[in-house]
Amino acid sequence: GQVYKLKDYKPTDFVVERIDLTFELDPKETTVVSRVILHRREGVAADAPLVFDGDELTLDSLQIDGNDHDPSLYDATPDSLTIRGLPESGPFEVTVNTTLSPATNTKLMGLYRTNGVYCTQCEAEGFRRITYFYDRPDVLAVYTVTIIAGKEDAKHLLSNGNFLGGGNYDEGRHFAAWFDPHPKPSYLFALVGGDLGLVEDSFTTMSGKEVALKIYVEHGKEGRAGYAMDALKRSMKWDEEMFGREYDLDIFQIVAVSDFNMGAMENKGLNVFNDKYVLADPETATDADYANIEAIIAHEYFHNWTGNRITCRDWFQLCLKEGLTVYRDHAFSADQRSASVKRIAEIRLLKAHQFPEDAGPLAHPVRPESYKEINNFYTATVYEKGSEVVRMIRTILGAEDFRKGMDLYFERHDGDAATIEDFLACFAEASGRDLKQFALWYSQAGTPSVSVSTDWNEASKTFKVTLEQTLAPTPGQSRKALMHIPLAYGLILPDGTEFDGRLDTDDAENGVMHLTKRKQTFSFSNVPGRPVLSINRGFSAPVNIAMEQSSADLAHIARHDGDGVSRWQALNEQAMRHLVAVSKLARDGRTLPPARELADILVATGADDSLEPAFRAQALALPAESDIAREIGSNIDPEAIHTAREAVLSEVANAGLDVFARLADSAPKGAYSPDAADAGQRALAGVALAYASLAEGQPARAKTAYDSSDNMTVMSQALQVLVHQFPGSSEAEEALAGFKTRFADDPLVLDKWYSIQAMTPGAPTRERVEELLESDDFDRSNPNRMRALIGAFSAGNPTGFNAADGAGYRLLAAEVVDIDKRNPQLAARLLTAMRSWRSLEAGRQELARQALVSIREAGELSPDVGDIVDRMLA
Ligand code: HT7
Ligand code: ZN
Repeated sequence: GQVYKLKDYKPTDFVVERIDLTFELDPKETTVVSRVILHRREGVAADAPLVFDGDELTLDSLQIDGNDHDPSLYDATPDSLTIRGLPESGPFEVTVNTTLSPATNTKLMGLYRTNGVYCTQCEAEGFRRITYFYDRPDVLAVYTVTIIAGKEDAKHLLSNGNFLGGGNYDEGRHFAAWFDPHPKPSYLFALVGGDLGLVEDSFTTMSGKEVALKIYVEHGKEGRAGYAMDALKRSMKWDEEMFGREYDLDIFQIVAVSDFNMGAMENKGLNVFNDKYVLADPETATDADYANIEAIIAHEYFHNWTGNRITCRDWFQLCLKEGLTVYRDHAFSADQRSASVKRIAEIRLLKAHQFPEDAGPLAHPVRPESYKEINNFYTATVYEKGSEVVRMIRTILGAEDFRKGMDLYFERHDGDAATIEDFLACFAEASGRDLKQFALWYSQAGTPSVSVSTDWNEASKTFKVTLEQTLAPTPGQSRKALMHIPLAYGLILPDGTEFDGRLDTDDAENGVMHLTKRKQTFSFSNVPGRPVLSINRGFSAPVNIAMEQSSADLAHIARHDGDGVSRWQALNEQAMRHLVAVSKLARDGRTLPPARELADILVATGADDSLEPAFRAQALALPAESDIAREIGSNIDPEAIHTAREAVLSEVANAGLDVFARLADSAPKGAYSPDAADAGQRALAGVALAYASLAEGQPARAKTAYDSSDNMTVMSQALQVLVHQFPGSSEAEEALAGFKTRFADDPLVLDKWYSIQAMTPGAPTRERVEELLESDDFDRSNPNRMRALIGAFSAGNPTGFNAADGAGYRLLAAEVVDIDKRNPQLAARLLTAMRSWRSLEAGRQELARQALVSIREAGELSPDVGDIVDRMLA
């Protein structure tokens, strides 16, 4: 396949001015007429042909300025349309006629049918599956769209922009026309046709304009769209207040569909969502679901400015819109909820998903320099690390200059298809800083390591901190340049207060050390007593810190640091150290030492009612098995890690049974509210229920919690305890059967039923997963269902998936090959669960390799799966 390179960027030969699309919707024979007005770009040769992109298309006919074009002057293949004999100058109109079959489009890219609804997904390259066009983000055009469909078949006919008009068309059919005045790239085009339930509201913008808000859902689910609507209004207000960004159309629409490859899509004025991220009520959605809905509604809305008004020049710049928009949705959620608890969750997620990606065969820069399949670059690196890079810009510039830089970016690039260089130039200009070295964060892959050593001189009362950076080679980048790493810090004095003296050197400011050289020493004088260094506070830089710090010092930070995130970091570090040490002993079959000190700190933190419940829940949640594996790094034995972690869990549980028994019953009583305070209490009660059940060694407590639960958060917490801690018990089986019957008609809730089972630790789970896959009511075509079962098993069950006989790997390989025939994007994404296979111990590594080779040799693979498997085996 072709390799696309950042350095090869070249604008198109023709400039598109407008596009008018007419769709006649039919499940198997939708016709599309596309009229495009273009002109030859200045300086382009008079005989240069117009080359449009296509993907699995057939051309019905082609007209230029209304006349059938001479067939000898064009060539149409499924993936391109080349037209010659076009005017040398002045605008002309190209009319392209194609016919599509949405009902048989299983890739869920382009125009497809889901649950009887016509819907489109065009990012990144789906528009070329609808009509031949310049399907690239730097071609911006004004769109007019007319949709014709049977009134019964598709009552609602929606597209981007403002509603122009509609009415009867012919016998039994009607039409609707939409006009979007904002020039946009084709990936933001959207169309929806279907008979849907509608929830309406409105928002008055800061300049007094009224915007109609509409959320379309499956009939009967209208009652579950209220939280999404509320989140949308809060997002609109927040973007006005925090970034001065106002909405720019008469209407903002969201459609929830049940078959979707990702979370949601920010099409201009017509967002399409995976219904998992719209629908919620207390009976069917957990607190985590509510938080995700809030974050994703905000994310897609914020794209209106960061992505839509200012888009990307090419797909290499994907982080320009995604990293920045994730940064914005994080800031929003932090404002709506507890900022420190939100940050802890972000750090956990980054380390769980992005750090392993950066340390393995799929590592790539935040702005990649080449790709074979762009769909494989919607990654944790582009999104989450991309957001961290924006966060570092804010840390370096400070809040005021960061906002100035953002204002300049919006002002200067509104209407542009921009680059990372454009973005950085705004911050450099607004702050007067040189960001050249900082820009390496966009081009160098891998997680930097910073080793930290300290030196306390009692006699002179001076404290020195020496930092040294390294960055290991990653695929295609053997040599790395030195990075600019902003490390927030604090010095905690023996009495628990913070040292407020300044650094002697001037390469630090506002509590941040700027590490720009290989090795730097920062010194503090007049420090009253030996301080404890709290470094990379709030995770100011996405790096690994290597520091010899005694557990007494970590405990000192955990007790006294004024910053909640730092306190959690210290606790987590302490837990991680112990878990790593114990896992290594378990691997060698040695006796495991007690975890008394750790258990005492965790129990004390859990019991401390002066702390936020959500924080206590985070503190009590030990690093996951996959986190411990990442920390160990090589020669991983997932069984040993599991054994070690279980031993520590038991010790904590036994040490704090009284506390956990009290907390397990502390979920708020009365009417359910998804707000952060109540959710935090439920999170704490849920962790406590798991510990208490572990200490008691019997399922009665969880079964009572399950039977008396009146919301999905508590119910699913209790079900998980029953199934994971007491697999096969009558209590677990009874609860599973009851859950399945009760939610039989609710796919999103059933997904939880599948995931909980798939994540049951231990090798026997693989057989259970196979049984579930083969059951009659299992829908292999639904991405949410496949992620719930196969995704949860392979990415969320280390001992089940990595069973020593390799059966887990073979199961995933077989499913990936099968799914690939229908939905390559989904198959490729599921396969990334194997990205850390080289860190496994030799036996499992070999079995994993064989499974990957079996995929490669399975016959015709999609470019999506082919690319992932090749890079993983390289
Ligand atoms: N910009 C969107 C990313 C996306 C996508 C969404 C649905 C299906 C396929 C997709 N490919 C890329 C989602 C976002 O980041 O907001
Ligand atoms: Zn996005």
